[in-house]
Amino acid sequence: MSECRKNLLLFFNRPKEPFFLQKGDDDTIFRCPANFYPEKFKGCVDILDGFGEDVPNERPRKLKGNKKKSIVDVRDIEMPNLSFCSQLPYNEHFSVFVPKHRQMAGKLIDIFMSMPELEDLQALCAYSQMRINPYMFNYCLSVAILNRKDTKGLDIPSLVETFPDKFICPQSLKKAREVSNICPPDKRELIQIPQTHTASDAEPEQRLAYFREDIGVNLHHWHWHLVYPFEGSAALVNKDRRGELFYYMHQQIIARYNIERFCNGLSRTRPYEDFRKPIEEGYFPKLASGVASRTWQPRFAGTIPSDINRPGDDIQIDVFDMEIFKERIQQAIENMAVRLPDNKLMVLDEDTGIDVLGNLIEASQLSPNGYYYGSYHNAAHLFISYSHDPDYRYLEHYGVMGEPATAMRDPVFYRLHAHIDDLFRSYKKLLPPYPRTKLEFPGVRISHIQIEGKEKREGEGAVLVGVLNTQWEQSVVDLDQGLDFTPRGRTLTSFTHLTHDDFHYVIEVTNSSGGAVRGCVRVFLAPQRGRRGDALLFEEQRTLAIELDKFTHYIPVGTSTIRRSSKDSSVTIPYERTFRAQSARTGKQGSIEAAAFDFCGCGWPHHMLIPKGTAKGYPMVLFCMITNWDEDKVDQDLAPGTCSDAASYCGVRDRKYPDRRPMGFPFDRRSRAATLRDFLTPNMAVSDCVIRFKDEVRIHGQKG
Ligand code: CUO
Repeated sequence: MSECRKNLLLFFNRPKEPFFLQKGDDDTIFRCPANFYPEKFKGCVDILDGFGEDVPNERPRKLKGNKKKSIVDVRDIEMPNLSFCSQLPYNEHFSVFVPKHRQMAGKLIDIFMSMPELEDLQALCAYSQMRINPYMFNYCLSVAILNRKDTKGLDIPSLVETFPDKFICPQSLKKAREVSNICPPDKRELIQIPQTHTASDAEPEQRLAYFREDIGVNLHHWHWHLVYPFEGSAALVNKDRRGELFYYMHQQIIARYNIERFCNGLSRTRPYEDFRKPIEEGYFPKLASGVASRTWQPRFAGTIPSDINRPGDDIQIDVFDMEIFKERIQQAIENMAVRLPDNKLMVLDEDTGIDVLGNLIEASQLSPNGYYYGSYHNAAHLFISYSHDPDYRYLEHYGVMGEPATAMRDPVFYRLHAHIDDLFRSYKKLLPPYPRTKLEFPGVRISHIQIEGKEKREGEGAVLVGVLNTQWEQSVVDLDQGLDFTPRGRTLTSFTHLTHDDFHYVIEVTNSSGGAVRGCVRVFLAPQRGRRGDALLFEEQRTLAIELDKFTHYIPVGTSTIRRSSKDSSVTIPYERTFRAQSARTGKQGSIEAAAFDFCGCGWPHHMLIPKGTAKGYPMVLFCMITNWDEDKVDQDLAPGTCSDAASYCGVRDRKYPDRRPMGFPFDRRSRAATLRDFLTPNMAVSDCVIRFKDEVRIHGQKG
């Protein structure tokens, strides 16, 4: 693989340190034409004398194994006009939810994408790195790397490593800076990040902080929006079923969140849909931006959003506008047809209606009529995130709801998305229930399913049936890449998150169809009861079903048993991809070996696959269904390294969504069944199980 490809990743390293300081483990220095160096550094650096061993401002450090610094000669190219980027100052926040920001980002991504060769892209990065807002630079380069053909297999570092300030409290980051300034890497103490620090127990919503503020959960959401930008060139935005995936991925987040709420004695999150009403929940993020050098503003309980008028950000939206847009969306759903710019109607059909609605409500540039329906969901994020300073009188930027990397921390995120989900659900309710012929798989019958784990308390090897064990775990992340202007070397921080013991699904299936078949196995988990212990009717239970896995399996004639490990889930990415530093990757980048590790970072974090449960054991029901893969499959090649292992929530890079059925099938539509058991056809089965939570902390990697 060319060095140039690899060097692109160095622009994620210490994002605020200039390109002419050492980057990465090899202390790479970019030697550039004189005009690349920003004016303000010209007096500090001997640029015309050639870089290398005598860079005056270089901070000496010993390289492992007496390695030599690598000097990269950067190509001199004619620079495109980047003056539009100066509309966003260097030390400001950047968000794709802000129209002005995303228009700038769209242009910049196009420029990154249009660089003919990697050497040109490298030159552009070197030239622009200190001239463009670091958050926007990082976002645009990430999107370009994910989408350029010549950067395939090159995976971007996790945002928590590059910009830890978006995930970790300033006190912990201050400590990290202190230890890295004072101690050599091998003497640096492990910095403990407090688990819950945003509110006291007096605030009931704090019971869910472990979910909302989980680093992996927020990384997933950031990465999803990176993979599915809503503005840019057609090739970047127009991905297979992206509108439907917007609906489904967020629907699953809300279902997961509601189950977590039940486990913590809270009721379902209430949709926030009337922007004239106060938001009862406050949120005090306790984060500080390393780039903007200021804290993220809190939102006090009872805040009422108001008309936004921020000329500097080019944002002017009234609550009334939002009401009009909502009404038009509801009208479109009721009529099952969308009004196009030429006033003709576009029918929302059974196959593509949800995809059209997803793009229209979000809204992406694929919306069939953005002028008429607005950018409802994106604008709703802005309404809430600017509610503390809607007219910029206090010169404050948006709150955490303003960015995909931070939005999920705030309880109101779930209330807003519960409302968005209600809009989608009102459309799905108008679709006819699936007839049995669409649900059955003739000749295939599931006779039994169960969850099997290991009972640790009774000694290794004892099988535990129907119990999912959860507890806390402590993991470590290296902040070296993101601690700009401090001495280099590992700076480890440890944080605590929910996790579960590994388990297997065991599915006994009989095939009497007369020949072997390939089945698509769909596995969901749903609560049995509501918060007050009342048995859930199917209509409610189906909206709370969370997908755990979907895989294909060869089913021979006769009776056979399928065993599937929880670790192979199609909704999650492994722990290592969520947290492990790129420097720990094995194999050469681009090789098959490395592909197995590659940070295809979109995917629900594996440690959050199973909800928390309760000490007594929270009752759930496991659901399994086998459908005919010949009817479901999409003909395409899924070679290793195509980032397909979290396909259920993220799709597959550069491919179609790998399942023809509607996302969330078979629970995406209403049914005449009163209970889940009434809904079952022979190719489905359920079994009761419990989630048992142990309030103890184990260290990641140690056997629990
Ligand atoms: Cu992912 Cu509202 O879309 O946050």
